[in-house]
Amino acid sequence: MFDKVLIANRGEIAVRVIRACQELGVRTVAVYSEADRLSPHVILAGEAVLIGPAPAAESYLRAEAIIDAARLTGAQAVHPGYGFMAESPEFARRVLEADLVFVGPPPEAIAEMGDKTAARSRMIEAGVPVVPGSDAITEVAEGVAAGDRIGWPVLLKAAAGGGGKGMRVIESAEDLPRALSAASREAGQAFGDSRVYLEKYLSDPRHIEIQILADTHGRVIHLGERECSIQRRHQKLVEEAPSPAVDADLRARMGDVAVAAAEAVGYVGAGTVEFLYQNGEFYFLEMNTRIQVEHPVTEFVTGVDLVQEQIRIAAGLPMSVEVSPDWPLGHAIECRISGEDPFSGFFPSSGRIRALEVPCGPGVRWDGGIMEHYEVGLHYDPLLGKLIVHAATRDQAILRMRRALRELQIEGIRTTQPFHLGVLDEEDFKAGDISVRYLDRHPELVETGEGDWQARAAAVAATLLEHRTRVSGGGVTVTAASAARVTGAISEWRRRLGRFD
Ligand code: MV4
Repeated sequence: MFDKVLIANRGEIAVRVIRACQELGVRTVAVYSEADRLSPHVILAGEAVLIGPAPAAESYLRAEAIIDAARLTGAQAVHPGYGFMAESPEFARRVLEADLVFVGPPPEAIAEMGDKTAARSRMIEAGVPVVPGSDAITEVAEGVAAGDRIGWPVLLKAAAGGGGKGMRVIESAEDLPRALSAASREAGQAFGDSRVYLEKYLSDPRHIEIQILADTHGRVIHLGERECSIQRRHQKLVEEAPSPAVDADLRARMGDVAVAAAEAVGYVGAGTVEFLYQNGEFYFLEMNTRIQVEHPVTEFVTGVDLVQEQIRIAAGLPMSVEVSPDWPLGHAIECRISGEDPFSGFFPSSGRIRALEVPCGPGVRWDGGIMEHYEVGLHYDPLLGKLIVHAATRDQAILRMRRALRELQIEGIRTTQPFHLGVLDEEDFKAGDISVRYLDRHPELVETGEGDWQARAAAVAATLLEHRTRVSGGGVTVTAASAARVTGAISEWRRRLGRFD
């Protein structure tokens, strides 16, 4: 095992990796920007190295500064987390060239999966079902021929894209010429690679992904699926395991395909194979060559610590996982809590965290990257933390999540917490009737609407009243300090209510 690992990230995922290292007896090095001097990952790590000013391009994206920090502190490996440089084959290569271990797959596997047309052909070779589509298209005539073959409407995607960036639906052949030139120009600007390709457009799919682990001893396993359909503009909001749409037979088939996909590119480490699922058929979409935000739901339903396994595998050890026929164990749900106002188009919210109360109790996990007094700025991804619950059944997990969300208190900025309470109360969600178009079908969950402010105000007032009754009644002694805090919380809720006036 390593003696010391450097975590090339910030926020909740840096905290998550530090925790895994500590449980493995591995020392940790954090890197941080000037904006993150007072942040949990810096406080929890054994050592911390300042790598630059707040903008990510001058800190968390500076490969050289990060590799220097590893040399300076004697770290033997670099864990990239997700985002930033986690899926940069160049960064992985530079880490290896500095005689450090990259906690992740070989750069060649990252590169191959990063090129969506290369990944598609490699998957077809490996017998993995892909959405009917084309190779890279340059001429309108090629595109029209491909569209006629696969059937309209088609989706135009960037070869270097992924995550939905630069996608365009094309209804028929006559819309192709304009779309093709606009899409390739945009792709060139966004990714420095103007290649685009076509896929048959699936009108209402679910996004279901399979977690895999591969070690350097030739073992490749899958850990079942996550349902990730509830998202907005390609940002996931709620994830769960298992998927309400997947039974044991489908899980086994998707799992085998995901393992074949990983084997086809010589994968090592933790990875995720994404599928679209519609009308009983599933299709490979892309592979994420990193640990993902939503990994904890899989950890809950398998009992496997995916981050510890990543580190073990990177150290050349065999993975320590026993695959179980009892998987998935119960049901897990994750809500992403971000510093955005869900009722104003998810507008980013910044400010100081004035108070933070984290839920606990049976089956509840908080993976957070904030603390009281932390100043949430606008330099980084707005994710503040993730609330994850585990229970025996999906219905019980929903009730548990609702309970935990009510316990969570983040004061000082607006968060997506109230949005999640809305989803958990919504009938289609409760029935498991979801797809990637869920929020299009439920705009009420993200609307400010003049009409509903009274309802929301009434709900908050009821909560406050209940709180007051409990504090003053039942023979409970109220200290001056706690009374002051309650009053503070109430005025904070009032301040928030102000936005509906
Ligand atoms: C699709 C699709 C329908 N048909 N491909 C969006 C993210 C990127 N990874 C691929 N995406 C999609 N690809 C075909 N052929 C619909 C989506 C899609 C989507 C996929 C996963 C999660 C959320 C989504 C939201 C809108 C569209």
